[in-house]
Amino acid sequence: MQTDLFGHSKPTKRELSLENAKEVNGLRLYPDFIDHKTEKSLMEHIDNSHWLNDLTRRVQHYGFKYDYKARNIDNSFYLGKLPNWLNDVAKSIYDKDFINFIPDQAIINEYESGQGIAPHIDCEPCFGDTIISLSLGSSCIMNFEKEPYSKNKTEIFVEPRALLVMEEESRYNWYHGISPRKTDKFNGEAIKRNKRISITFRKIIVD
Ligand SMILES: O=C(O)CCC(=O)C(=O)O
Repeated sequence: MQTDLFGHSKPTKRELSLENAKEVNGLRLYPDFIDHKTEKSLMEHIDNSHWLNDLTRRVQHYGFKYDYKARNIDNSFYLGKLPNWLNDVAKSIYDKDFINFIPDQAIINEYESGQGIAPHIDCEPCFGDTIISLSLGSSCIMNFEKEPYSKNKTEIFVEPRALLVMEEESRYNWYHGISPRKTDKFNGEAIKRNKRISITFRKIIVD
């Protein structure tokens, strides 16, 4: 809780976000999953790696390439094991018992301030039951909604270094997306968005 100028107490952005997350079955939010040093090191690895310009935002694919149009993956999409710097993060999520498998695929998204991602449900035949997103560099609001672009959104304020785990209904029945805007409004505050990088870890399902 925090106290405003008039002496009224209100939740912090983090507290509100954790409260909102309870509305979405199967969604878990872990603020400060990594420390600043790890965040910096991951961003350096990412900066020094090859970007793809498949979409309006830059992306990097590891483990398996994902074809956004075909929404399908087979063994011919295999790129090799996750590099150590990504596998270490994947393993630390597993070691903390936050997930019960070690992810074999990661997609890195770069969002310039003002960029977002349309509401979507991750490909069902391609990826397993758990989708994990690690945020670096900037906050954003991730919207969860039962119908895309609906008025009823559950807003999760995702801080840099936070981990989101989507399972059950949050994975299969809720759309998640990020509105394209430069400033978010949350808990009565305006928060500027800077460049945000996310790492989405998944388990690939191949026939
Ligand atoms: O940026 C994020 O945290 C989410 C990315 C995402 O939803 C996706 O790559 O499908």
